[in-house]
Amino acid sequence: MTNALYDQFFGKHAGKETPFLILEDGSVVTHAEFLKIASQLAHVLSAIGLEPGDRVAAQVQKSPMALALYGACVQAGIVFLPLNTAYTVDELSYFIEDSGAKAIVCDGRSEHLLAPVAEKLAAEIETLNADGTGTLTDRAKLMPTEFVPVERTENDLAALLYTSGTTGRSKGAMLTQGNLLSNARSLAEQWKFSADDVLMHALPIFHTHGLFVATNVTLEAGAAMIFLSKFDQDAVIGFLPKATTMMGVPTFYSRLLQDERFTRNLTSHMRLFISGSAPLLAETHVQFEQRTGHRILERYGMTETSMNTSNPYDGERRAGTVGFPLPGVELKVTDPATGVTLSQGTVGQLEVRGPNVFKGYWQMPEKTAEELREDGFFITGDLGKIDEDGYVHIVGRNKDLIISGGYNIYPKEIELVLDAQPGVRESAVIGVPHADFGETVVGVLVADTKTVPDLDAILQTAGASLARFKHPRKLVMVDSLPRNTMGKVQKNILREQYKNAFGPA
Ligand code: MCA
Ligand code: AMP
Repeated sequence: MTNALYDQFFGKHAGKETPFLILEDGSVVTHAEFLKIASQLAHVLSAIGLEPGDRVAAQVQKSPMALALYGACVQAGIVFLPLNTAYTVDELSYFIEDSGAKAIVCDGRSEHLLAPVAEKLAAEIETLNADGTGTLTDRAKLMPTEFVPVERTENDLAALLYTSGTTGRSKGAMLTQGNLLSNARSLAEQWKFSADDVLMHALPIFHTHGLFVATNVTLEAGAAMIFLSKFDQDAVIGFLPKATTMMGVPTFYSRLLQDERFTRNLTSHMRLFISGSAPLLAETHVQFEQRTGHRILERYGMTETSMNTSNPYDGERRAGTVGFPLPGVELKVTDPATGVTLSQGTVGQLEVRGPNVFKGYWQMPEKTAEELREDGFFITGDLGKIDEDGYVHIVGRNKDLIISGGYNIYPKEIELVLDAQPGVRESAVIGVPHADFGETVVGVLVADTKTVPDLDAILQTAGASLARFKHPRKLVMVDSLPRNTMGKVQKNILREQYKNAFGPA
């Protein structure tokens, strides 16, 4: 039987009584205990009739059980589909239906909301609450603690992660066992993770960063994680003396820098701080070094590709860059219009190829063909260049995307909601600089001639269908939107106009 992902991340830890998860209440889940829980959950997935290749959609709070569900899917050959806990029922329904999930795992409080979706798909629904209780746990407790892993090849799907589309519907990125394995192995080696490491884990576990980068690297190394339910500054500072490494989005580091308890002394024992998911301001990098003596290691990735580049562990970690392509990952800068490779130092679109690159978008062959070339290069939509020393710089995006506190927000999705509101003729949604979140959302509205829009009512209605982190933090009215000769809204002009909406940029 082969199931390389199971063998590498889970099976090899059988019987290992060293800590894997260190929880906020001080309790510990060992590697061996974690594997047993995951095995029990794998039995539940089989018992409810799931077959290898079926999808399990999970919208659950971060907990050891929630993480073990990922492990269970790996063992049972099930495709894991984690969902942001902030998603509304409208948002969830699309992901669940599009994936054709055979089972839904949700918090007990949302069971009644998701029951109609489950019914429509004839999917099983199980509950898992933040404290680890729920029907899933009740069933798991009755199951054996060993599970014979299902055979899987490296080309088989391990996970489906949805990324929003710039123009249309969200797309499910199909990640294979091989994608996850190769990336975690490479990162653990690059960043020198060992069984002695203790990672500060304050990220959510429904995205690549917290789930695959942080967790898989820890599993690969047989290390431990301080598993906080969310980024809580007091908890991070309180537990930091027990950690050796930390991974975070730039907001984590800018928030820590504002806290006077975050000192050189507090961090002197730390081995490594890693940042990603959004640009780390060179200013934050510099301030961090001045305060702590540590140079943050910045890396660059995407849901579709996991990690592509990383600053070096031993060499110079250059502020404002994302370092070098990881071993086995090819990265080139091309002309967005022709696809021709540009010379070193010239800005163009970044394309990547390697074992990390996903298999395509779930049931969207046309979208896949648009972004994933036949020769295996994936068009990232990021704009960048490679400098004379080989460091990759990301200078912008060739896609209409806002990244707020590490979460991706696609303006089109919000514009569709705003356009449908009474009194609104049209809208443009832009990202503007924000000290805490890096960027935040501003909605620019043009009123209908007949009715004057009620901005408060618009925000309230938008809130019913869009996750809170996507909500415009400001709505402004204008007479008309700036357009180019082709009629396209010139968002660069709007971004310039509102760049100081939340304080000087
Ligand atoms: C929470 N809120 C947000 C965000 N998070 N609004 C905008 N952007 C956000 N990121 C809302 C809350 O609902 C709340 O709304 C209000 O903002 C303030 O909440 P606050 O308590 O300050 O926020 P928080 O709970 O502390 O969360 C901020 C956070 C969190 C810690 C930065 O967003 C976070 O953990 N982000 C990490 C995201 C991540 O892991 N991304 C990786 C994607 P109200 O109070 O009004 O109700 S994977 C990826 O990008 C690729 C692959 C990669 O390279 O890694
Ligand atoms: P996601 O769709 O959530 O996987 O987000 C991926 C996007 O996040 C990339 O295409 C980049 O635009 C952005 N990103 C990730 N890491 C970095 C970084 N270190 N610097 C700048 N942008 C980043």
